[in-house]
Amino acid sequence: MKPLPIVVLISGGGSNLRAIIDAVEKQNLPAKIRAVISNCPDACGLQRACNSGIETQVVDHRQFVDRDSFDHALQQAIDSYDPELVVLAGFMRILTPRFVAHYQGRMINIHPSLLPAYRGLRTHQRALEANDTRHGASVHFVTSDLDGGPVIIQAEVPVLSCDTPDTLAARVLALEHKIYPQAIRWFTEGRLRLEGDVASLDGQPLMKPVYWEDSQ
Ligand code: NHR
Ligand code: GAR
Repeated sequence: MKPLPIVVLISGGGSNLRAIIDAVEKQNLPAKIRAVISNCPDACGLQRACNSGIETQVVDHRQFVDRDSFDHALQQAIDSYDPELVVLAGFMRILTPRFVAHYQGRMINIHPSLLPAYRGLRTHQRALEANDTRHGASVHFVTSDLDGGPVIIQAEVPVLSCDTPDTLAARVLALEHKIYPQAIRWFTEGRLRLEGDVASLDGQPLMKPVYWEDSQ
């Protein structure tokens, strides 16, 4: 199978990026990461990409007067690689509706909560404050509704009484590294689509997200 060209957007550590690179290199994920683009010049993920021989670019949001001009520059950078899928992996800038519309059905995000719970930021702390017994991560298609696009796959962890936001985040992150390569694999195989505002897998609308079991 011809590898699907993808571009990954990051802002930070890039451990999800690492998991995707590993899946390409060691688990035959049929994708070609054409570039990794960061809005932060000091994102550690840039080094990880570089180490794997992947092209990197920085589009620093602080160099732009508003969100529209940043998104325009970001779109030009992405489109110069002609990707068929754009993967947000810890990307921390809200994207304008026009940008999102341009990548409709070909841009996905991983979010550290069991959506629709806790859209936005500080999700681990909010789950702890609410005394939730379970927490997790979701992969979804990106729409202009922030963290509100159709969810594809979710994984959950129990919340422990001794958890801090950091310990909880670490357990969630370990599962992110499993569900994100899985969702990307479905997309590269042509099994996963956005049809209207519903995600479908193998032609069946996902009435609820696929639930990750560790045996997968
Ligand atoms: N853009 C759109 N239109 N739709 C989505 O679903 C998006 C998106 C951009 C990013 C990731 C998301 C997450 O998984 C994501 C989904 C950043 C913020 C945020 O408030 C919120 C959600 C997400 C990413 N960003 C601040 C901003 O002003 C900056 C925060 C910072 O720099 O630390 O852009 O959580
Ligand atoms: C991940 O937990 C991801 O879900 C979250 O940031 C972390 C990035 O880790 N994303 C967001 O909060 C998006 N706003 P990584 O850089 O090590 O992949």
